[in-house]
Amino acid sequence: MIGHGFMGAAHSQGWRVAPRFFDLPLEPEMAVVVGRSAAGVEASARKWGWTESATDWREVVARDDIDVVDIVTPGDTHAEIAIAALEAGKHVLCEKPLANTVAEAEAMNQAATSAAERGVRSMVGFTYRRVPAATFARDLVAAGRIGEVRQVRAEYLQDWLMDAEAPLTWRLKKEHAGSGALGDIGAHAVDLTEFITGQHLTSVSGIIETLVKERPLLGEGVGLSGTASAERGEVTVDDIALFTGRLDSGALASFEATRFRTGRKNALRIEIAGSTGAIAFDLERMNELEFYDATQPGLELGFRRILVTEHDHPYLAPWWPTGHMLGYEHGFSHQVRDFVTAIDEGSAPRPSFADGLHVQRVLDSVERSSAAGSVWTPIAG
Ligand code: SOE
Repeated sequence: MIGHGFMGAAHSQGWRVAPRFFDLPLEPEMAVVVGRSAAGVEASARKWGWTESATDWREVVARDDIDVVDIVTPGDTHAEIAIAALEAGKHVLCEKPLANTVAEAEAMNQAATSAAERGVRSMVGFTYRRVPAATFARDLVAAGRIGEVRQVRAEYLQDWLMDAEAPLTWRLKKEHAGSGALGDIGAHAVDLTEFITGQHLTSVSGIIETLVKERPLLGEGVGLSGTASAERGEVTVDDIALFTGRLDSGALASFEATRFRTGRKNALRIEIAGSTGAIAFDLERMNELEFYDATQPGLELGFRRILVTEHDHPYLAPWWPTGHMLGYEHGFSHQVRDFVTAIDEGSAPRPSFADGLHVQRVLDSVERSSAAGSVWTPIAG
């Protein structure tokens, strides 16, 4: 695993726990975790159960005893690491968004396509697809239970940047993160919309804005838990992204991605209205799915809350008795289960690098639309 911040902790939990609950066809060995600071990465290795730690990812990626490379670094390093790993014949799991630019994502997709011809697998970490209620929503839509999709409202709302004195971490710098709320959380809203509806966005019109243009530089620490120093620097990414889009069926979708929605901590919400029903999901209530069946008798109409904990669901069977909840971290175990299974079967795991490239193109079109005054902008590809 390359990187050992917040996502490193989540992925380590997935690698550690998945084989203990799921009957995996291969047994992952947590071999090496890589970071820039020898002391820091050694502490992470000990805490999360990696056998070794290292500071040079190139050396690790070249090792014969490494089969899988898991990339949990900021976006500016994804392309270089993923391409080197794929060329070295390693299966690659890469955090979202796939890259910082469309050009990088295209190069990564090309490397993944030629690696796939040699049996090497790759996947993007859009982990929320693996929340059981989200997967169940996709199954209901695919089974025609809401009829034809007519309208989607997708939003990802957080408020951790409300404080104008919160430090300038890497997520606020374009050279590291690529974009702000748009790529960090809007990418999830786009991926989940396309996953659940089984459709693609074909064009968008958007506006992005940076509300707090300067922040204190990072003092101690890194990432979301870093502290502020006395000096200040410029925020070079968006704080809010609002956009509308057209899906390939012609249905319309609206999106909001913001880290300034006071009181909303991690609300990835999606409501899909169809010709014979509707569904609504909210990550802050991740064990539930709301379902409206418009074919029911009039007096019985209404959204009903389904607790998605039944063992008929493939992700749920190995966990707890029905009615006992799952949390944020379980998605990372489901991700490991699916990735390892695909490696063993020799099948192509999703979301693929091609899926990641498509999301990157959506993000790029939103930025270009905003820069041009919110004009409708097609999505390439
Ligand atoms: C921070 O906004 C963050 O950790 C994102 O980077 C993740 O992608 C999202 O899952 C939760 O919020």
